[in-house]
Amino acid sequence: MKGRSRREGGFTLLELAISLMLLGIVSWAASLIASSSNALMSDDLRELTLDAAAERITNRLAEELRAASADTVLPVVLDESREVRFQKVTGFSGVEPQLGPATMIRFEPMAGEEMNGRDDDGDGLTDEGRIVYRIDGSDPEVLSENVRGVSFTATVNGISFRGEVSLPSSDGPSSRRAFSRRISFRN
Ligand SMILES: [Ca+2]
Ligand SMILES: [Ca+2]
Repeated sequence: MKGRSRREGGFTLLELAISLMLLGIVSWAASLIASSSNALMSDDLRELTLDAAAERITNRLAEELRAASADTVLPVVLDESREVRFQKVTGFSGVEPQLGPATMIRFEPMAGEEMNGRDDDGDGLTDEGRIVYRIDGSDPEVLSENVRGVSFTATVNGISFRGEVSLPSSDGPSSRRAFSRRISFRN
């Protein structure tokens, strides 16, 4: 009876220990995926990391750009541009869209790296950079590092983007994963 009443009261110590162990395994696996610059990764892990990074950045860019108001997108001629600026539709007042603050997504080369087809900083990646996201009045957020060739192009009712995620390899050329998507504005 004593054991039974303890069970009803919540987790037993054994159950708690198993839960903590599972949590530990999940955290460990997540940290492997999150680390993006380990040159000693196995090939399989590197490929998985590239897949995860490409998917993550694609989904994030798509989510941000879908919310943009078409009328606010700059530059006016958005054609293979490294930078796009816009305001998001945050709601409606009647039929009038309410716009959020000026928002920018930009590809910029890493410090010490120039866009010249060479690996200027000697880290095993050529022309690598990062994607920076900034809302007016807030600190910039780095959406991804180790990317290259990121560009934005206007479509009929949306924006298409593409780029590449790359990781250095200890024994040969860097591994790369292209990403691209074409989104339509939600509003
Ligand atoms: Ca480099
Ligand atoms: Ca370069």
